[in-house]
Amino acid sequence: TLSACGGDGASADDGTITMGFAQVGAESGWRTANSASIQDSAEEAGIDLKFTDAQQKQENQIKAIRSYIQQDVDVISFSPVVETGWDAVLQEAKRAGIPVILTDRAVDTEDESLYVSFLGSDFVAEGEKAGQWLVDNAGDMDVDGDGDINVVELQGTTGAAPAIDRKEGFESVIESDPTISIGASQTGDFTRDGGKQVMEAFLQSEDGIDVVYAHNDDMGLGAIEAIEAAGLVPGEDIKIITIDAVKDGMTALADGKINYIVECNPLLGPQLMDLAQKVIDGEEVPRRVVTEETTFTQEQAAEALPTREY
Ligand code: GYE
Repeated sequence: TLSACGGDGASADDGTITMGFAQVGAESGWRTANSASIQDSAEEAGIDLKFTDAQQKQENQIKAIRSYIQQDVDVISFSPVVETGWDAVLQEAKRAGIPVILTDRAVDTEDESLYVSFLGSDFVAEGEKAGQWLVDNAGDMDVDGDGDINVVELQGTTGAAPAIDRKEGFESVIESDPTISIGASQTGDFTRDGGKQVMEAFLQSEDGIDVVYAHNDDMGLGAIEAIEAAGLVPGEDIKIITIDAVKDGMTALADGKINYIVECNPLLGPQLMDLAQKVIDGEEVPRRVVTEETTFTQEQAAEALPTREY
């Protein structure tokens, strides 16, 4: 009785759209803002949202998606914790006639028919912006004055699109400056605690760290704790570049503890609900929707903070 591509169960009675959303977890300030945005916008759009938190585990996300298929929701959306390993469960959704919209993170698949649209940031561009700022400010970045800029990198969750792409984008730009190199690189799982622990280890193992490049604010904030505990001044003795621009990150930037932040917008809820409605109505939607984003220096952070939403 309903449109060809919507599920046929949950919305059959009163026209209410049911969405199953499998969230990555609650690992960062970005994720908290993202979850709130999705929940608030579903309510505003009158969409019945089933929401699960996978605690950064792919098997939990797959379980959640299977349960949404079983409940015959109208549309499934999720932010894949890692890029690979989704084909089987997405085939099941396809067989059940339930459209899938990816948000935030992409999947790596050969079969384009497994999802209708992907809404999220360009993570390679974010890494490039971080690298470009470092290259442009290289004159101030050789903190220990040994002629080389030694960067340590705090990577996001291993296998996650933003970790892979932010590394790639950054590396492709710093290549142009032979004085810049990445001396050590390890995952901090996008968490504050992870960033702190990895930075503690780097401070022991690495000589002459000039710059920290953290794939998100939370790991950068953890690194700040480790740097301060070692008796050094973050933002001065060690320069810090991060990605996200959530409130705690922006506050540290305005306070001079972080030197530069590349923005990644978590407020994907309104656009997601819009896409879902269109898909259910049988309208054409773009395969890829890229979020618009900016960057912040310390001065710009101080200016933006009072009106920042998250
Ligand atoms: O940058 C990080 C979060 O996928 C863009 O995941 C997201 C990233 C975000 O944990 O803070």
